[in-house]
Amino acid sequence: MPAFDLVIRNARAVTASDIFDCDIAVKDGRIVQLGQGLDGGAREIDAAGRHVTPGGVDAHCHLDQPEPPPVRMADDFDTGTRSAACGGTTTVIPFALQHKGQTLRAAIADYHQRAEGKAHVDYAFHLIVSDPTPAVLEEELPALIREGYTSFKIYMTYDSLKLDDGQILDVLAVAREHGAMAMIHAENADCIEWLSKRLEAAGRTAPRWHAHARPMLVEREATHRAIALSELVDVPILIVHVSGAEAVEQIRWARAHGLNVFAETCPQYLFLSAEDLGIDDSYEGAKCVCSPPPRDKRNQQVIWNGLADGLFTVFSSDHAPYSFDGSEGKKPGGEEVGFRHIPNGIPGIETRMALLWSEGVMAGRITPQKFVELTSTNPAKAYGLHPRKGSLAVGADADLVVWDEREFVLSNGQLHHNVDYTPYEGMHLTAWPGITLARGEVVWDGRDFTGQRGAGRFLHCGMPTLMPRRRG
Ligand code: DUC
Ligand code: ZN
Ligand code: ZN
Repeated sequence: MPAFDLVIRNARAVTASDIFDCDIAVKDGRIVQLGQGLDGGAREIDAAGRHVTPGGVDAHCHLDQPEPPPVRMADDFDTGTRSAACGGTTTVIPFALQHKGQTLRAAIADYHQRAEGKAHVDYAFHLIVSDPTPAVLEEELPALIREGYTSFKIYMTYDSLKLDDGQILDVLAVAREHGAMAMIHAENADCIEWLSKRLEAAGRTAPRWHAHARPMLVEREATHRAIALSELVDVPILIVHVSGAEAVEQIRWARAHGLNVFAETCPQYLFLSAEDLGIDDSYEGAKCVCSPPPRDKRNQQVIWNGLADGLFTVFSSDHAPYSFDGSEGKKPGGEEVGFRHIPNGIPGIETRMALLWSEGVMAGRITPQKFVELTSTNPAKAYGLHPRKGSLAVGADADLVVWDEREFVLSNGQLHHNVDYTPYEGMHLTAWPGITLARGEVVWDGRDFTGQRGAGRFLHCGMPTLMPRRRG
């Protein structure tokens, strides 16, 4: 009888701090030994000296999030987590969105129903708090934090979701009292509205005007305000999808002043620019409409610098899947609509890891350890899943990626999401996951998806461990 269920031989194991050569033994879905010349496993994989990293934790993705008809997200928990697995991500944290007037419990019950029996990899939920009533603030949120929903997103824009400053302070105060992590979408709603109206009045409605309606300054102002609000409450925050220099400057300032301000960025701010929204009035640009919008090459470099020097804590996809053709996605009802009505978001749950390994690690911009920190270890810590997730260590779940370093040209046909395009079509990449293991099971073998619908389990999150726990 073999000692282990699985042994991965000759791995070049990468953690957030180290690289070392070892065999990895797995039993009952967990890593049970790391060492040289380990006993046999029922199954053996020869990594042949290839890098082996923890599976990705995608801490910002949208799956099956309800939309006003006719718009519908292209990926549900089946196709979205299949796509994640094939791209090396083994844990996802999508959002359970509270509609105004809805209880948080109702929102969560709805998302459990959407995920259960469908997910191929493990998942947790962030809450989106859009209606912070006294009952939500005093009863629901504290109870849900205790039950394992320990993070929530606050929007400063989008009419149906945004909170005013007083409401943000109220929600941050709950985060402080109960130790939860508040994520903030920082864009100034009134500035966007004012600019959008002027653009529309001038007949400027093509997709490319989306970027003009949300210039860097609206993100800078909201980032500054979010930092000030968190300073007032004295609570850590995590600013999501940071797009460029002016927001980065605000975050650097906050950190230099000793504030616990964490930041996330996403592939679109490294690899896309406002030009991808169109240099003329073509509707193709709708494929890259997301918020905040992609900026320019100079800002891309600032984001790279922030990844390398520790300004950014987390690298997520912000996968928000809308098909380009058809009537439910970027062309609602089959129509080419004005920039204001184009569903915001791009697909990227499958490409996140390979883009950063190729252009980050292989291109020499970041170390393999930094890659692991950004894509796996830190998101697991930020949202209370570490060390079970985000860790290549004895006792951790055997969520692993064996990397293939090879050159190829990316095309949407290779991907497993349910979206009819990728914004990264034609990009030359130098790496892709050769094998993905989720709790010791091969879910992607380099050619085919081999996971099982419903094998993904819901994860109750603990408290964030990015910073020491406040006492008293
Ligand atoms: N912006 C968001 O805030 N969420 C989903 C996608 C997007 O573009
Ligand atoms: Zn957002
Ligand atoms: Zn998002």
